[in-house]
Amino acid sequence: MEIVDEVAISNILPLFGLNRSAFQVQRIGTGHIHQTYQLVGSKRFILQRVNKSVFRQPNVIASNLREAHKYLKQHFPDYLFLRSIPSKDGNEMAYDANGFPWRIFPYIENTFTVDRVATTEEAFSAASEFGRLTRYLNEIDVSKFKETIPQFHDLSLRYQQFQIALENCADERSELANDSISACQQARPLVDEYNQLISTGALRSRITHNDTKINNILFDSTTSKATCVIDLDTLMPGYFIYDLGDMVRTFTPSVSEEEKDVSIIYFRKEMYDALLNGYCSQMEAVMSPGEIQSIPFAGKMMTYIMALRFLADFLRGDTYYNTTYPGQNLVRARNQLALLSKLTGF
Ligand code: GN1
Ligand code: MG
Repeated sequence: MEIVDEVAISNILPLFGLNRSAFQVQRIGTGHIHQTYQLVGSKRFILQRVNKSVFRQPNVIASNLREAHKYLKQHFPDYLFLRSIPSKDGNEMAYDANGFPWRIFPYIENTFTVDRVATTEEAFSAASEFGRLTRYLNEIDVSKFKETIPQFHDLSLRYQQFQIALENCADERSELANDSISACQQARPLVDEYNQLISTGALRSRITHNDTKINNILFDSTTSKATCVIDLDTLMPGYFIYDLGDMVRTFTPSVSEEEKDVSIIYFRKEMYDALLNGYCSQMEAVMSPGEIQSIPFAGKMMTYIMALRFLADFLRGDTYYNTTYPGQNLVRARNQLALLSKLTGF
């Protein structure tokens, strides 16, 4: 993958006290939103250009993370909470000439990430790590946090956005996506189920990670155990089903969300059991009866929301997620719908 913004990188690094000539810069291609690079020199760092059309108020990310960090440092001082390295003038991010925020993270040596869970031990360990973060933040004052993306996991809103995208899309796109459009429409009862669940107040607002996919865990290369949670941009008020559901969505399928061949997608019950055990091993003490009851709904809801989001983006002409080939968002939507059919029977 090419380096998109060489000039900006050369200008940004000195703002963090780093010299461009001291590093090789390699693009890392898995994230769907930001541009991410690894800086390789005598020390390694992760450099990231934040997507400012997705995160319209980058300062909200920074202030949420400050709140969480302050609290965790006080109550759980040994917890590894991965924060960006401050710029020379003490800010979490530095801005380039085009108004893009950039930040730098420490590179955690001896770790790896995975796009597909290989063992039940991995599933258990990763889910425990996500659970630990939510449990540690169980008593934090939620009102101190703001949403970094408004109504991010509101299924009802995401369905509406899909409908609007469908009404406004080019004919050729809707024709190509015909099968997925019908599947998304057929699964609509999940929206009613979601609205019902939220309106009863059965789920309390708590601080959730909101992007608990498997590749947001760093595993220790020696022990293969989860070391820490990464990608905290959406650490904000949310519901229990969001984090649990995104784990079900990404830990249980036999293949990653990029797989084109939907015939090889199946649901791995053993991974589901392992992740649920791992998550509950941390969350048990703080889960409400409503949250416990919502467990079977979580995976369906989050798989469906991703199908809607990927499909809407395809219909809009691929404006949101990074893609590397035409039709990739449609592939992702079909992949999610195949998984959804295994989870729900729709
Ligand atoms: C995006 O950029 P990344 O890969 O961390 C998206 C998540 C999706 C995910 C699907 C801000 O996350 O909501 O679950 O892609 N993040 C945003 O892989 O939209
Ligand atoms: Mg993310």
